[in-house]
Amino acid sequence: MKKLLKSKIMMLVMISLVLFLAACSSGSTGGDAGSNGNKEGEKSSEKLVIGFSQVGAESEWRTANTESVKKAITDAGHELKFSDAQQKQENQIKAIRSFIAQKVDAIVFSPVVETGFETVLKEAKSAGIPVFLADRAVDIKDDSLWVTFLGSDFVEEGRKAANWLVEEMADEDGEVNIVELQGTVGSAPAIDRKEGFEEVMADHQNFKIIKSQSGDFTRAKGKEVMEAFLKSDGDNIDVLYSHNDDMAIGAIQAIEEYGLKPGEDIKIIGVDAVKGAFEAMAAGKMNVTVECNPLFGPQLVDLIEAHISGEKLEKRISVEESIYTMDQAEELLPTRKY
Ligand code: GYE
Repeated sequence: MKKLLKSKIMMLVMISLVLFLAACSSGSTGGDAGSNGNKEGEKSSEKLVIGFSQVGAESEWRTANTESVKKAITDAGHELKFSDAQQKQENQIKAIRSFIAQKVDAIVFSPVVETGFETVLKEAKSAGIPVFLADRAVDIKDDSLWVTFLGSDFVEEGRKAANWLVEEMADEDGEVNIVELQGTVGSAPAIDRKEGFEEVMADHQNFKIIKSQSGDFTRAKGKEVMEAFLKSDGDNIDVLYSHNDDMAIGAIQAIEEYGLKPGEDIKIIGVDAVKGAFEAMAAGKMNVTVECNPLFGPQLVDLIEAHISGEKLEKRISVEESIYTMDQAEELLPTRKY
């Protein structure tokens, strides 16, 4: 009996001692608990240095995307290192190498083209720096070279554009002649938007792509290439399928200067759903735009923080999107955020 009491007392003494020591140690770090008081696996409030290698400033979409990603990074209290590649691959490779040399905590990368980045991504991996592909994918087998790819389904966007056209011209028995303005040669959205569109068209033999050329996703190039299309095929063109709205807007100018009515004589299909497209649609000059949402900055930062705190992410994360037509343009224009 006595023995039992003794051991109970010993036990109580030990528990009090443990509690006392625990209180002391938390007291000693209490002063800076806000900055590094997180336990392992709870690092979301850690300040990160994030390098962002952006494609360029070629379109309204891109400007909105840059803004969204930059703001989300800094709003979350992280430090941003930004580099604009001016649509040149060599600039992106240099930027990524410089982020590695600066030992950033994470790299966000929108690859201008799909191939040719393997070596530099291996360098990032050897340095232990996680890479997040944003907006555009790379064509590399080894998917351990990036954490996740957050972006739109460009093949699906191409299918949406084609499905709209097939339905719109369902009563047309004769040939429908389409000209196509492709995005940057070798870029994921140009390759995939072409593929999705052609996939649907394969079942509709009277729809023909009579000309297809790159306008590099810019208004100026879109206008220039459309001028050439009009010169060679003029009144034969029924439809323009443009891989983004900016090139479509440039082409609209070329069509007007040529003396035809965009939206009527030539149906205009764009991709992105930027404000400029809504304005053109509200003016009756453009028929439809397939949405590609650039405002994924906050979602991206959440993913980076989740990865840093040890969460396992899916390799592919999609952005949800819709399509918009001419008759919705006036009503929706004031609500558009990009
Ligand atoms: O559609 C185009 C931009 O990669 C989704 O790039 C992006 C594309 C976008 O220049 O306007």
